[in-house]
Formats: sequence, structure tokens, C-alpha cells
Amino acid sequence: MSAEYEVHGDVAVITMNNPPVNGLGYATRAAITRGLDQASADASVKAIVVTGAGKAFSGGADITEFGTPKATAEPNLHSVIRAVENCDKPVVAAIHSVAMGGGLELALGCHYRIAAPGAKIALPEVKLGILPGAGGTQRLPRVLGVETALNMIVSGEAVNSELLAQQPGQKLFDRMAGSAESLLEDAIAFARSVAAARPLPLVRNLPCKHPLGDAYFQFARNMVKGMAKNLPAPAKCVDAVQAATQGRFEEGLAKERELFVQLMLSPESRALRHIFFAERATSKIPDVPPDTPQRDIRSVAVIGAGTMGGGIAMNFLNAGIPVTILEMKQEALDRGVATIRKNYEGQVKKGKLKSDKYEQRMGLLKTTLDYQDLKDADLVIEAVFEEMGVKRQVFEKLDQVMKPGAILASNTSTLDVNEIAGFTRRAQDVVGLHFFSPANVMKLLEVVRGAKTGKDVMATVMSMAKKIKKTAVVSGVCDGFIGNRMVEQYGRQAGFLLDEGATPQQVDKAIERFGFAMGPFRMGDLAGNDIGWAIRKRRALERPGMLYSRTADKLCEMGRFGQKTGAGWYDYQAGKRDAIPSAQVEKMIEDHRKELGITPRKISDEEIVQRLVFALVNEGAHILEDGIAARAGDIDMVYLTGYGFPLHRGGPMLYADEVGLFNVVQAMKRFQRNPRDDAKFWEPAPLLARLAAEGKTFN
Ligand code: 3H9
Repeated sequence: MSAEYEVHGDVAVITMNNPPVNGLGYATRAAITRGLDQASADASVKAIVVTGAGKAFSGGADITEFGTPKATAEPNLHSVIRAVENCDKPVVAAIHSVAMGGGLELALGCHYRIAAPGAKIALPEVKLGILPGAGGTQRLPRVLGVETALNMIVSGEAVNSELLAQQPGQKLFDRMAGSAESLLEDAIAFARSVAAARPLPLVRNLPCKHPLGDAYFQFARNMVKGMAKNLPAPAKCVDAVQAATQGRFEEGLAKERELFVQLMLSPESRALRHIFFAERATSKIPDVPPDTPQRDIRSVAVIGAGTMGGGIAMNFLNAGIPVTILEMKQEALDRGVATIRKNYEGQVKKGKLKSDKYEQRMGLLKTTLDYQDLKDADLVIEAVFEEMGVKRQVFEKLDQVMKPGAILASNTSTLDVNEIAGFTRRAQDVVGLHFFSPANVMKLLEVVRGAKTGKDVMATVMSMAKKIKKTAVVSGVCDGFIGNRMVEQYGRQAGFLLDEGATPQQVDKAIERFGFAMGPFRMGDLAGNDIGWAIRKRRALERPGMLYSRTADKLCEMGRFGQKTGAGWYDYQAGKRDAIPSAQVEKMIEDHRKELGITPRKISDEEIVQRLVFALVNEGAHILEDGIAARAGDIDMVYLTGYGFPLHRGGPMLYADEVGLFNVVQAMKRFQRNPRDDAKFWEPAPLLARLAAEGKTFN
């Protein structure tokens, strides 16, 4: 039973009850139609209220059913909505909390709607790469006007019920309830008041026009084209709403259906649906149940006022949590605070932050040169130079001063968190919190779980991550964790491609056309090539004989560290960020090829993309096998939120699934025959080989 049926005097109430969000899965749909039948057959019932139990009216179609026979099994959502429309007794939707997607579409099929204040109203299908497929594109414009409806459909953003109710001429809500608590009572009274009304009003009978006609839709199409690179859904939303203004209602509905099916089968939608679930799965740690006790995080300390430390501090200030930053020298503190100010002032200028909020946030910031001032912080995050000796000094000091129970975190991007924990007498309190630069902007937070990190510490930092609006992904301890361990292999391939005949601009362009925000060489110039150089030097000591292209080292030996030195893989003009191909770099690469005795060959863009992406995939498979990541979806989230992997491809692991793991392995075997390349490099990870042989996928 996924909906309850009750009669209150002469009004029947059907309450959807399918936690967590009353998704309109098969059982719920069937229960709603049963309720309608029951109410129709009962002569004492004069009107019907449809509402939702718990924390939603309805979150829409049950996404977990997509792609299964249940999704379309009768009664499908269309049939349910038709049954509501055709009901001979008035049906009133009583909306609270959340009415989204199919949930809102169901409400739009009802004869009347009453909403509680504060309800979130949305057609968010576009975020799943589809469009509202149960009449939403046809009915919403009829009650809110074409422009408001199209904005909601194309953006997928939720709008507050009061805001919509205030819109002049709106026909979405017939009434607003006094409060969420009084909604049911108000809905029953309203249903009673319209019990005798005939004919029953139907949204489908309302007119739908835009004064500018098709010219408006052309304008809208141009707008979404710019916004939604590589995603087909927004433009199709425009087509569907335009159809609402053109023909009969049923024709519009048929057009919507056709576009919905096309999108549902698209790889882009598969990618976005994968992301929806992967994003929610990352916070679940198999052996840390949701009821694990948590520690309070009321104040935070940050060690280091550099770019990273400042960015980290801003996350907490934004969430209203006081921060104390520690530095060794007053000048460094002053510089750090000035950078934070500059960042906030930029946001105020752009109108993204109100000036009183800016003052409030700065008011939460304290600075110090003395470790003693940090002792009462609940969480301290170290963001100092990436060198074990420096980390050791910091953690030994923290161990001396911090109060018992404080969480000690390192922002290391590659170093051994267990070794760092060993510098303290409280390894259970130590965890890695790897923020990505710029830390106040990037969504990703790798939470590195040491061998001894307490479960309560894990539970605490995962929920803290939500508070500061990060996508937290748990990683085990290894060199580079999930993201940087994979990017090392990607970087190695990028270097080999140069050795074999490609130019930095060819590699960057190929992978940017694939959809990456930035290719590896432009990225290196932005982040600073000296950072990778330092890491390679360390790794070369730890792993003698490591094979990689020396071009990146040579670049650094030339002092070309990237944008900050005005020269890197590309040349840069003062004050500009445009990457200009560099003759000097091309010559360095050519000379290097000569030293190696390599005759350059023409490399296709397809080969570039495959070698870069499959290098990620193979390392991702090792990471899964080693238990460093709990799920393939976690790896995808790391790449999507931290490394600019194209959203419409759903992350490297999903992309490999889409290509087919058999095909991935075949390509790797081809690359193994490449004389310059490392045959061992392209040895498929055992997990990848096994899944490919069994015809399975990562996800
Ligand atoms: C649609 O309606 C198509 C129709 O137009 C046409 C059909 C023919 N189904 O986000 P949370 C789960 S497409 C199944 O953390 P919150 C979610 O996976 C649908 N499950 O909570 C999670 O599970 P778990 C259009 C769903 O309070 C749990 O609920 N609708 C669905 O922060 C909690 O989720 C949407 O796209 C669903 N529809 O936010 C709505 N929705 O605990 C998408 C959620 O196992 N959903 N779950 O990890 C949302 O935007 C938010 O979940 C919502 C609640 C605002 C509802």
C-alpha cells in the first residue's frame, strides 16, 4: 500500500505514502487510482483531496524505476492523471513541502489546488536530462503564463509557493492554506465548498499563448543554446512548451511524449540520472551507520593563510561558523586576510553578496600567531606546505595544544595521512580533508579516512561537508587519494602524447572538445607547473625507474611555471589569461623527441581522448579494487566536481560503461603495442579485465 484512503465526513482523502519523497512508483500510482475508484463508488463522498504523507506532497516519478518495466506499467502516470481529470467528483490537490516533477503534474491534473506556504514547486526534470513527461510542459504554461513556466522548466529550479501565489493572474493555486499544519483541514473545507461545482475546471481547457508567438520561442531557444552546452534537454523543453501554444492540447501532449522518450534514451540523461544517485550515495559509508554519534563543530581553526587556507576559511565563514587562522608571520596573516576581503568585495560588487552579510562574515574571522589561541577549536585544518617535515611540526604542535576531542585535519593532496596521524597521540581524531583550489568555489572535498580515524569523526566531517555545501567523497589512504592518483596517469599519457608527436594545444583542444573544461596543459599553467614538478621529484625518489615524459620537468627548468610567471606550456600576455601557443615550448618538445630518437607521428584526436580518459578509467579500476573508493560512482563524483570532467558524460567510470568495458580493454591492448608507451601501463586492471570478460559494467 503506497497511499492511504480515509473518509472525513463527505470528503475522501487519498494520502500518498511512499517514503522518502512519495515518488510516484507503480504501487503508489495503483493505490491512487484505487482510491479514486473507491471514492467514486461511495455515494456519501462528495469531493476528494489528494495529498502526501511525511516530508513531501510528491517528489515526482520514482526515478529508481526508470528503465524498468515498472516505470510504464499501467496505471502509468498519464493514466492516473486522466483518471483524476475524468473523476466525476471534484479532486483537490493539497500541496505541502515539495511538489516536483510528476508530483506537480499530478496536481495540475486535479480540478483544484491548495498549497501550504513554503512549499517548493518545481519541474526539475531537466536536471535529469529529460523534460516533464506527464503534461507539465502543456499545463504549467496554462496556469502561470508561458514565460514563467518556461523559465521554471528550463532551469528546473524550485520556486516558493507564496511567490507563485502572488503572481498576477496565476491559476496554479486556487487557495493558500493558513499554514502547513492547517493544510489538510483547509483542503477538506475547500473541497466541501466546491463539492457541487459543475462543470469541473480542467487546466487543459485554459488558453495558452505568448503575445510574440514563435518569435519569443526563437529568442528562448537562442538563450538556452548558450547556457546548455552538450545537453539536449533544455532546447527540447522550449520545443515542448511551444507546442502547447500551437495546436490542440492532445497534440501538444503527444509532442511532449515524443520528446520525453527521445531524451530518456539519450546518453546525456543516463549520465545525469547516474549523477543524481551517485551524488547522494557518496555520503553513505558502509560501516558508518546514519545514527553514528557526531561531534559538535562550533568553531574552526585553519593553519596557513595562503590561497588554500584562506579559501578553506571562507567556506566556514559562509556557513556562519567562526574561524581563527594561524600563520607564522604577521605579514602573511595580513596578506591572507586581505585576499579574503578582496574575494568578498568582488562578490559584493557583482551583487552576489549583500554588504551586511560581508561584514557579518568578516566579523567571524580571527587571526593569530600563537597556537595557544587555537586550543578550543572543534576542528583544525592544516593547509601548510606539502612536505612531510612541515606537516610533522604542525601536527606535533597541534597534539600538544588542542583540547581533547578536537578533530585534527590535514589538507594534504598526496601525503600519507596515517603517517601524519602518527605524529600525534590521537590518531582516531586525525582525518584528511582535501579541498580543491579555489577552495571557496570548488565543490569537491576528498575525505581521507586513515587506518585509525574514528567512525564518529567520519560521520561528523561528512555532515559538516553538507553544511559547507561540498560534495564529500571518502577516500582511503594512498599516494594522491582518488583524484590525484588518477590524474597522475592522465598526466603521464599527456606527456607521452607530446613525446610522440602531439602539441600541447592539440591535446588540450581534443579533450576540451570531448567536454573537459580545460585540457591538461592549460590546467597545468593555471595551477602552477611547479607543483607537479615537486610531486614528481618526490615520486621519482620513492619509485625509481618510474617512466614518464621529461618535457614537464624541462618546462619547469626553463622557469615556465604557468600563468603566474607569464609563461608555461603557453605564452601569456601581461594581465591576460589567453593561452598563446609557444614556439619556445614547441622547440623544447622537438629537441626532447630528438634526444629520445623518436620520429613524430600524426596522432588523431580520438586517440588523444581515449588515452587520456582510459588512463583514468584503468587507475579508477585499481582504486576500486584496492578499496580506496567504495563505489565507481564515488570516483565519478570526484572527477565531475573536482577535475572538470564533462557532466553530460557522467564521469570516467560511467563513460567507460557507456563505451563498453570490452571496447575499453580492446583499445588498451592496441595502445600496449605502441613502442614508446609503457606496455605495463596499459595492462588492464584485474577488475576491469574481469568485468569486460563477463560483459558487466562498473556501475
Ligand atoms: C519525473 O517526475 C518525470 C515525469 O515528468 C514524467 C513521468 C512519466 N524518485 O535529495 P535528498 C530519494 S522525474 C526516487 O537527499 P532532500 C533520493 O534518492 C522526477 N527517489 O533529500 C534519496 O534517497 P536515499 C522529477 C527519490 O530532502 C532520498 O530521496 N523529480 C526521488 O534534500 C532523499 O533525497 C525530481 O527530479 C524520486 N523522484 O531533497 C526530484 N527524489 O536517501 C528530485 C528523491 O536513498 N529530488 N529521492 O539516498 C529532489 O530534488 C530532492 O530529493 C527533494 C528532497 C527536493 C525531493
